[in-house]
Amino acid sequence: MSFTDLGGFLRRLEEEGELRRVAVEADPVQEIAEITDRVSKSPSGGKALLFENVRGSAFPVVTNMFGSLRRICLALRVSELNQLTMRMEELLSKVPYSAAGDILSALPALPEFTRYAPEPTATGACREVVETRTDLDAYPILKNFAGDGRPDHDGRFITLGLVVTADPDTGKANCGMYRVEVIGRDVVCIHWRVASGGAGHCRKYLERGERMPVAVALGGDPALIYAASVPLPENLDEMSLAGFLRGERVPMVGCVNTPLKVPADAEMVIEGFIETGESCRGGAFGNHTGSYAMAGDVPVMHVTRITRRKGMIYPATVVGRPPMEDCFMAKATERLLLPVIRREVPGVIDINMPMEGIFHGCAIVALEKGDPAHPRRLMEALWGGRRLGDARLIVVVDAVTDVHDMSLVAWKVCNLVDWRHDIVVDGSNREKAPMGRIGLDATRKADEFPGKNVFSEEIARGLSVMELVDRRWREYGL
Ligand SMILES: Cc1cc2nc3c(=O)[nH]c(=O)nc-3n(C[C@H](O)[C@H](O)[C@H](O)COP(=O)(O)O)c2cc1C
Ligand SMILES: [Mn+2]
Repeated sequence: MSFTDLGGFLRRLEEEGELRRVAVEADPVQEIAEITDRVSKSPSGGKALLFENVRGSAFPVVTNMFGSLRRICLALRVSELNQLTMRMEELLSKVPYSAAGDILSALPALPEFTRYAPEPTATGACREVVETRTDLDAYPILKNFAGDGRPDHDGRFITLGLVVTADPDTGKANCGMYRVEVIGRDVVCIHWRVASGGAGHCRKYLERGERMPVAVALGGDPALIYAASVPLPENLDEMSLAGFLRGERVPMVGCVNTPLKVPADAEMVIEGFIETGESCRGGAFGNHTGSYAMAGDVPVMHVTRITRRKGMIYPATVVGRPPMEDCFMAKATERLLLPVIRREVPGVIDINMPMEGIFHGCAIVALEKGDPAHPRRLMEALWGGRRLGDARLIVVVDAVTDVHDMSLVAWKVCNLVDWRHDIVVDGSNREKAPMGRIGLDATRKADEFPGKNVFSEEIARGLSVMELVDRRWREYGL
């Protein structure tokens, strides 16, 4: 069964045996997070969880819907994540090699991509109910960890919110996944990073001295929820990426008291304004690094309207020690952007960003090595480039190595790295890498250093023996 919204996706997951319903009452304050955490860590990511009876709220909550390879593939309409690599490769093959700047910025010029641009509609399911009261306490917004939130509030965060803003100069929209902290019945604060699309728009509104419209959408097509988490250049709109991924344009409906457009198929839309320059100190948030992220000053949004579907399902994610569902979203992005990095940094064959490295924190790179200094140049190019500047650990291995086989990678590191020569420690970028960065050259160095010819050839048996054993394998009765 195909789907275009959250409800449809969940029905599909249920058909596939990928969803469990929890009928007994569960508390949105830490209990649902703890249950989700345990299930996420069960073999192959457990199942998506639909909590049908949430304490203090009339609405069900879904968590862990992307939390396995199978489910993220279903969400993105592929049978394996490598198909994302192929689809992106095909798109990039249309971009001329002379294209300047971020290669991704060239996508909006391609008809193969713009055919998936969002499509305006007059109305949408996200409008079925216009709430008469803008009371966020009515919704099952989760608190994930004991130390989450400002001490004066109860630490509830919207974690899968699609935060829609627009550039006041161009009208161009952005949709980013930023956590939104509830600090009152109709007041939230938005934890976007300084470099995010939303924060950029906010600075422009501040310069103009105007209040800024914001809409936070929940749900919609799972490809859209995913797309809001992908780091894209400013001119590349998340809705078009979502359209490309799902193979169909995303219908967008206008908000009532702002010029913003939101996904028509969303479960819920929270509309409001950031009054010029109003901010507050945001609360802590327990995240995938295992520590609490401390927020600085974040903008305050006043909620002016809440609309939703009749049978709304509230989507949430719980991050924490891997594996959790955000790791699978990160894996999809690793596969989707691999062709981009290959184009940007010659010699890159494949990259594995292990879940434990949290998104881009660690990268194992298979390199088609040209000369002995190539691995170092590769590290510098990746650290100085757009995608992997925050990679705290880069391990370079030879092109033939399967970078996804961590036992193989560990074997190479333990046996091929000359600790005196093959390590680069870099403390130059305090912004992107406040704790420094390290690179390990775990490629084979044939005779590069005198006296080490013991390394010069990788162990192997004769080809004819390999073929013989292949041929006779069944004869051995093993
Ligand atoms: C589950 C999840 C939660 C995230 N939370 C935040 C957040 O609170 N603040 C933030 O700036 N980025 C957060 N991100 C990362 C952004 O979604 C990501 O950087 C995205 O590219 C932002 O879009 P933008 O480039 O349009 O700003 C989160 C990502 C995921 C998958
Ligand atoms: Mn963006």
